[in-house]
Amino acid sequence: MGVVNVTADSFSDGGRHLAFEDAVAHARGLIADGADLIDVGGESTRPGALRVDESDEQRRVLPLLRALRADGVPVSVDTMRARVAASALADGATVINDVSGGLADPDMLAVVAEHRAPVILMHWVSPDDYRTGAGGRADYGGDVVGAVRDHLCRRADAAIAAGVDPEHIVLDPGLGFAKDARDNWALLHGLDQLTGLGFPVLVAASRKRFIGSLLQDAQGRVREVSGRDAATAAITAISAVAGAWGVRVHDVAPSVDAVKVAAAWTSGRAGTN
Ligand code: PMM
Repeated sequence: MGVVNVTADSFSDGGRHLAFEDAVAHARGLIADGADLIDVGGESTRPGALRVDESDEQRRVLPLLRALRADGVPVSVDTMRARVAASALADGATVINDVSGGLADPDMLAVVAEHRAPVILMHWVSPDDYRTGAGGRADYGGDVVGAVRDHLCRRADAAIAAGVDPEHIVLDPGLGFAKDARDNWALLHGLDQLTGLGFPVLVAASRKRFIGSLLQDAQGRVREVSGRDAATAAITAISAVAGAWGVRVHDVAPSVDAVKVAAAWTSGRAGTN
């Protein structure tokens, strides 16, 4: 899944794709690099980000969605708003990616069910933890993997109760959302506990801060965002070996290679030649 954030303030690519033509060209480049799905978001989820108006979110997301669907590109729409999801699904969105796992908008799961659409349900604690930047890390009672797994099970149950087809549910541990580096690595280490639930799992580590801290230099300076793509691809390989369904990344080409490496390693055979 290649990311196109049509936002002014996303931490890794904010402001770069606000112009419609730039966003379309960027998405086409990601498809040419081998992305199977483009994730379009009109609202940043980074700590401290302010919410955009619903109408602004629609204005950012829908024209890009329509242009990509006209090219036959599968598109997921990253939104927490049921009305944005409904418009996106009416305009041909392939998947709804809700970082709140259906918690931010009480109508979201019903909208997804009504459209018989696939949905990505991410582990999310509360808007305050993330948006104000005040909450920071949540308390997981010493077992972040178990806490995230149980939460995601409850979100899947809620989606099924709202009429979402179980085959249409993808789970996501929400790396970096109210989690510190230790939590994120514990979740990546314990990914099999999430894939073991029987739902496809999406891993979205790309360029996140915990990668920057892992790669800090001798002076303790965190690696800048532009220097995090090789490590992101390494996480893609690990995630693929652990049975993830997909990865959400900004730089697609290295992750496509990483998936090929993981497939060859997993089978013990080269895919081609
Ligand atoms: N992270 C961000 C945005 N959308 N969607 C899912 N499903 N999972 C995530 O972890 C996730 C997401 C924030 O990162 P960005 O600013 O690079 O988009």
